Amino acid sequence: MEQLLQRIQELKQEISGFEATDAAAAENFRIKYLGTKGVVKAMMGEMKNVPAEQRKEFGLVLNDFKQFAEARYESFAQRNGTQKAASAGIDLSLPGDAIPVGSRHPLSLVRNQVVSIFKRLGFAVAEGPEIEDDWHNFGAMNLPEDHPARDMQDTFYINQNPSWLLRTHTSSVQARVMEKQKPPIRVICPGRVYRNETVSARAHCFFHQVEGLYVDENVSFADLKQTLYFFVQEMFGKEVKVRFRPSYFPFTEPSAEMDISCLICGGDGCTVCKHTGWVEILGSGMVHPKVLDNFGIDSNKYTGFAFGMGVERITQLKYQVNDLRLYSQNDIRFLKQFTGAV
Ligand code: 2NL
Repeated sequence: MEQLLQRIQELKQEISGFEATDAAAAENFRIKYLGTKGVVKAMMGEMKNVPAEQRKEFGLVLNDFKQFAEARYESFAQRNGTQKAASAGIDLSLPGDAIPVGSRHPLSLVRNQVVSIFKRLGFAVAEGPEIEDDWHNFGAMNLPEDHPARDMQDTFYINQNPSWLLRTHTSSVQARVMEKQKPPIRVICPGRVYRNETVSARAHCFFHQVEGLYVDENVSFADLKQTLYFFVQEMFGKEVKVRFRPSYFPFTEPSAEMDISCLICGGDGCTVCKHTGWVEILGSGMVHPKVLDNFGIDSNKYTGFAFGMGVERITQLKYQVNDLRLYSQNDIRFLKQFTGAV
């Protein structure tokens, strides 16, 4: 044991004195001391000659010796690397090139914000396919066969199979939820939808929606109003005022559109609110009994409310974007102007 410790001490001195000014010398060091037939391995092989009661102590010394040799080798490798870079005219101390970080798309920012508000109220997120069948998009939603929305003029049908279409609203997702799940149902469905429109500043062939559905016993129109009122206050601030106007959708009865006081002029009148002081932000209503019955949900026992809003519309109000085409042109000068937490 004493002899071995002595030997390790000598080897340490030898290693300290070893210089490697190029890669070949460093490699020689590695082979001699750290290789499979090297000195460190050989010393480890001596373990079996050490009396059992001294093995633990010797093990610690060996470990320290191994780390010592490895650290020496690392220092050669590092220095040689730096020297090589210097001789090639590279300054390793220069700061790196910054990689530009992107920013979230304004529609994603707003969609995430909408979704997170409803999540706090206990709504779960549901998603579904963009290519749908007639039943989930129209039939189940109580749109009659001859409804104009079903017209080729308004809906994109798939050429290869005209019984498929691009969903025109995310109601089809809620249809799929009601198919699988029984009340209580509380879902929020964000997604892209398609309509056959000529693209202009005010219309686009695709846009984004968030729809919500709440079905349970004793769900009332008062619940609808309070839920949506809470939503706009969280989204636009506590000062915002709301009003509901009677409306019509085939899938809800009664139906109502919700306006908020104009955020641009505060209700005094401007071009955004067309001098009315109010802007429409969503459609809503009590789920039509036929829609519930279509999914075997007993409309005598259960009621529900539903709503749908365009993400582009909310984004326009929040950020004063006045041309819908900007959202899909991927112009970096447009996209980098939006920042947000979500
Ligand atoms: C709008 C209006 C609305 C719904 C969407 C809905 C969904 C189911 C049942 C009943 Cl599963 N209704 N959705 C209801 C009322 C209005 O959207 O203007 N969207 C942009």
